[in-house]
Amino acid sequence: PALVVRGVEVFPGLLDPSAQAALVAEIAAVMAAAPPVQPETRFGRKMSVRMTSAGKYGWVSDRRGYRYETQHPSGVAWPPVPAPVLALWHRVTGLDRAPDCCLVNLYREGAKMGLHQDRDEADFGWPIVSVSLGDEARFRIGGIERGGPTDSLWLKSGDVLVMGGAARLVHHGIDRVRGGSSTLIEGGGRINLTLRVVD
Ligand code: MD5
Ligand code: FE
Repeated sequence: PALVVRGVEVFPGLLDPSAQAALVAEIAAVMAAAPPVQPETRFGRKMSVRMTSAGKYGWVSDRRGYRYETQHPSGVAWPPVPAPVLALWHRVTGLDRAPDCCLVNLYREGAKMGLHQDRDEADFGWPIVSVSLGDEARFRIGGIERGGPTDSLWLKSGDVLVMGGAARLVHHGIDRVRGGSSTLIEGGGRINLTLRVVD
């Protein structure tokens, strides 16, 4: 990686514009089969990010809480993880094992994601890979404990992050998205792919 921030490996510009466009086309097909939804939290508040998934499991949230499910809320199975996304996972992790879930986060104007940890997976020994496409976003990274100091960095389209080892459980979030900073995504905004081994 060109940069390591609080243990998170950052590969700036790993995907060139044509690789980015190819991924966006694959994700458009995923979103056509499994339309993004604005999940509700267990407290009945709608999240600002729209979400869908590909793979064996998708991450969902509603009034019953958040969890992994084998079906989209509509009842259809999640579409398969696109081959170029799997290839990217294997390239940056060096693992033989494939991810179970490709969460697709769609950030339209004004969407953000509060600081949180990813802890719905069975084994935190597996890394998480995150791919940024479209508008730039300010990513915030803290520590494993709540409430400590944080750092932030701007993620650009084509940047890839790998969170493994001690960084797997750090707090992180998206403060804001710089609308209009990219024309990659139809209708504007940012797409983040988060690849995880679930069970
Ligand atoms: C995003 N998504 O840009 C972020 C990027 C999520 C989520 O956080 O849960 O959908 S994934 C970044 C991530 C995941 C796990 C650990 C760390 C970052 N980290 O240690 O910094 O939509
Ligand atoms: Fe997260």
